[in-house]
Amino acid sequence: MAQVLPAERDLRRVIGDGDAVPDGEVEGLTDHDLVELYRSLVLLRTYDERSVVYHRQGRIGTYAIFRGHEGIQAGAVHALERRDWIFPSYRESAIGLLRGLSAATILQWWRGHPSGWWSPDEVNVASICVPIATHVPHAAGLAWGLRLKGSDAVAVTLFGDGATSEGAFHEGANIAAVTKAPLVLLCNNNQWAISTPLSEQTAAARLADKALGYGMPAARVDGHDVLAVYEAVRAAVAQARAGGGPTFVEAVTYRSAPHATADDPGLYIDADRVAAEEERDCVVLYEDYLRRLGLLDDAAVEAVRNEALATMRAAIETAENEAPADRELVFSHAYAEPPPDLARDLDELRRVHV
Ligand SMILES: Cc1ncc(C[n+]2csc(CCOP(=O)(O)OP(=O)(O)O)c2C)c(N)n1
Ligand SMILES: [Mg+2]
Repeated sequence: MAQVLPAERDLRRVIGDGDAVPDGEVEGLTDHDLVELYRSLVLLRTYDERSVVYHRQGRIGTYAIFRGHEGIQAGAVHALERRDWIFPSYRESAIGLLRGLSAATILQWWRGHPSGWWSPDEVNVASICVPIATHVPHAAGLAWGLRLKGSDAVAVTLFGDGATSEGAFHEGANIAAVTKAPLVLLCNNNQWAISTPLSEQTAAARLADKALGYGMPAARVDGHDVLAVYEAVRAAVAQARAGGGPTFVEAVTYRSAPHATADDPGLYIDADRVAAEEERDCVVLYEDYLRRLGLLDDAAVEAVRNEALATMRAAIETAENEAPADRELVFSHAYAEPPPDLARDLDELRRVHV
């Protein structure tokens, strides 16, 4: 079986284990904030679980599952102000939900419908990026631009362990550091890039060590612990906002779901390790923490889950009731003057689909 990191115990954590390891707390978070963070986690979890079902039912296309990574996403968004920007990869496709994007819009993206694209500046969430790491330089450029314009907004970009091997990651990290762009580079180290394990991805002991070479600080946290992610991103954001430049944050998790609905991880992943990692599921960890604090009980948990489920039921209905896209759209917007072979293709489309 391929080598990945052994489960680590030395990562920065806030949430205890309800036993020998005591709970910590994050300064400045009110009880209301803590419960709102839980609602975000559950909304993301529900979006993800329903999407896997909708895929099996043939209602959305191939889908990149993010089970277990909700803590990284929610922790990051809650550490931002509304004016700050988010640059997601396909693994964070639903992160815009936490900025008020409708679930129907994101479902339409996975259904390949043009209404699945939104205008980034309405929610300060860039388009979902599928090419690995190409959004890192985009985020660095936008962050630098914000600074040049005198804004105090920052940007955060989320990407995987595999992305750190891409040229675009290097270019983005380097230019961000050189320009002191207000950027947080948030790496979801889930230890797999499809079937490539971390040990075949890099010879570095820790991905966070890469930051040194760019001249930027780094933090390394337990990605199962939403509060540890929140705290690290909040500190990085504060530094960026104050003109201190970018920070690399490595959130260590483990990909316990398949890469995507088209993947069969049974061919390469260790089932025992998956089971062990699921014991520390980010939503369950946080739910238990809030119960220990007396901020959640069964009734509240059920109410939050039901609300998220209702959101998803309404969203898939809205998405499916939308009129199919105009096929000719495929030919629009790319060229002011379409080349002749494209014009021939369009003629053929019109002949075939009268
Ligand atoms: C430039 C580019 N090369 C290859 C691919 C194919 N591909 C899709 S996902 C993936 C693995 C990425 O792994 P990682 O960065 O760790 O992100 P994760 O999927 O684990 O979130 C690859 C190689 C791609 N989408 N873009
Ligand atoms: Mg990965």
